[in-house]
Amino acid sequence: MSGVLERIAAIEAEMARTQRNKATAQHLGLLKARLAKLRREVLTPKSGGGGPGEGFDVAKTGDARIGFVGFPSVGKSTLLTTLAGVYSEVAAYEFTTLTTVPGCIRYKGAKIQLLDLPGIIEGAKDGKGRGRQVIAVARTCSLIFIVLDVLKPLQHKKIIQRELEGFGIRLNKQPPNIGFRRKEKGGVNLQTLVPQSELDLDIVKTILSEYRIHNADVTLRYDASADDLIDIIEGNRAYIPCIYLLNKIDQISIEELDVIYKIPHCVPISAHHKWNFDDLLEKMWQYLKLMRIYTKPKGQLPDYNAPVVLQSDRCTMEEFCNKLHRTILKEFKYALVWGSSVKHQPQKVGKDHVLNDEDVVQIVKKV
Ligand SMILES: Nc1nc2c(ncn2[C@@H]2O[C@H](COP(=O)(O)OP(=O)(O)OP(=O)(O)O)[C@@H](O)[C@H]2O)c(=O)[nH]1
Ligand SMILES: [Mg+2]
Repeated sequence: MSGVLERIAAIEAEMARTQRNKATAQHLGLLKARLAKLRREVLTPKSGGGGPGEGFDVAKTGDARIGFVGFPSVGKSTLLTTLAGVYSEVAAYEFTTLTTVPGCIRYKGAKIQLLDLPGIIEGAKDGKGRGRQVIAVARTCSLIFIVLDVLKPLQHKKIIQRELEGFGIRLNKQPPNIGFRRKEKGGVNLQTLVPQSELDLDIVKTILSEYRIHNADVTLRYDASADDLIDIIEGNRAYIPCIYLLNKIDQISIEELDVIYKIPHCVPISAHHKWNFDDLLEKMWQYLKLMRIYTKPKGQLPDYNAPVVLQSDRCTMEEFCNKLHRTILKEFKYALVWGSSVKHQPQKVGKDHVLNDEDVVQIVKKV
């Protein structure tokens, strides 16, 4: 393992030394690909020692899961305690929390699992401290709260972001819009739909050959970077939304607060005083992109208190039925839907219909 870490350090050093220009672009692309491959080696333990999240992961419950990631003593456990009412040990010394502590909140009818995680430190992605296990749990979350101390420089934000990225997590990003298809023969074929500032056929070939891919169709539909291409080839990236919580705002002035509010994806809070929790919950809801679907038994009013909660990328009638009960789909004939996903109120739809937030559904079964 240490040999791999040394090679990672050597490549990072070489990349830092190398000037970025047209002449070095190809070589940099190669280094980036090598780095990505080595990182994967670090993250997937060969055998024994259990899975990457061993001892840290807890059972998934509820409709969504949010993990608290941050340096030690930024107030993650305080937040879990004040937000979810679950006791997680709080103390002024670092590394108070040594394992995952789960909590649960209900918001707009959805059950949301909160995970207080141990603090991470720089170098976690390369195996320092328990960071790897922590980040492995973060990868399973539907949303990540990166908790920062407002008094510490925002540099911390950058370091944590880099740690998570080194682990294959992409924050607030969409999967790159790159077409990639391996072939049996025919060499590398590159199609660009817009002018490229970083990639050209030679660089793409160099990166692919590092993965021993010599035949493939690559389509770049936007101005893509070498890192984006590597993400697509590696194929195991987790695209997770993230909110930066700037905690302990009770320690700064209003003027400083104004500056902080301009940081994208951020909510300033005081976990200890429960300040700005309304904003936090509203933003959390917005980033989770959950859909509430109300059921309406025949001849009755819909039950608005207990929605069926679906993820926005998986909200077909079929998903809805499966979430209700796994046998319902067998008896499903059609459904009547009221709401913004249909033109007529109600409208008859099949199981492929895509639902919208706050739709009302009545299922009609086969007789
Ligand atoms: N002033 C102020 N202090 C806070 C706030 N929230 C937490 N703290 C303090 O910060 C210290 C660390 O809080 P914890 O909740 O234990 O921090 P943690 O992130 O869980 O730390 P580890 O478990 O070590 O990673 C404690 O002394 C808290 O009382 C806040 O909003 N304002
Ligand atoms: Mg803690």
